[in-house]
Amino acid sequence: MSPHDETADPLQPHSHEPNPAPPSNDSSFELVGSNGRSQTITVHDLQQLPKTSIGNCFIVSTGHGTSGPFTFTGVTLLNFATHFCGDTWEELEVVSADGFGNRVFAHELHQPDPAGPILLAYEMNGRLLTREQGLVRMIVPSERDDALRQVKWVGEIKVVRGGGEIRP
Ligand SMILES: Nc1nc2c(c(=O)[nH]1)N[C@H]1C(S)=C(S)[C@@H](COP(=O)(O)O)O[C@H]1N2
Ligand SMILES: [Mo]
Repeated sequence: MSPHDETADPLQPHSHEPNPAPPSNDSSFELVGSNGRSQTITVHDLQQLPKTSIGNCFIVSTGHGTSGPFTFTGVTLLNFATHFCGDTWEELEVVSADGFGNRVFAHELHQPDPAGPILLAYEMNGRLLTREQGLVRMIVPSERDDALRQVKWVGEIKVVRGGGEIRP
């Protein structure tokens, strides 16, 4: 895909120089429902949801080679989205304030890869992730393509297709 292609979707995996520095110190993020209403989600909120750990995760970095294996812990994106948005949403955008992000489709969450389900991670190897390490970080265990889905510093999760209203 050419960098000059104006139709290119910036949220589809594309080659990218990793940003080493968080865009802010605030680890909370906005959840935006299909009705445009939003809600601020904190790490504490995520810790109230069922906790899932996935071992043998690698970050295959363009900038500094492969790191891992890590055990990431957090809430599955499926549990998170079902809790806040119900089960009729079809597509989410997960983006950081630095502009890096990804689309996630409901069918990916309902048929998880054998490597493990997509997580909103707040711990790595049993310790709270630091903000520098990506708190809150989306982990896609099946992804080995230059970490192009391992979104650090999630800043907004938006329902862009299907149901998924945020209640007032
Ligand atoms: N928010 C954000 N997340 C990001 C990136 C980025 O620039 N911004 N870069 C991605 C890329 S290309 C890589 S290689 C990894 C690097 O992750 P690491 O710093 O934990 O090794 O983060 C991924 N997640
Ligand atoms: Mo990368």
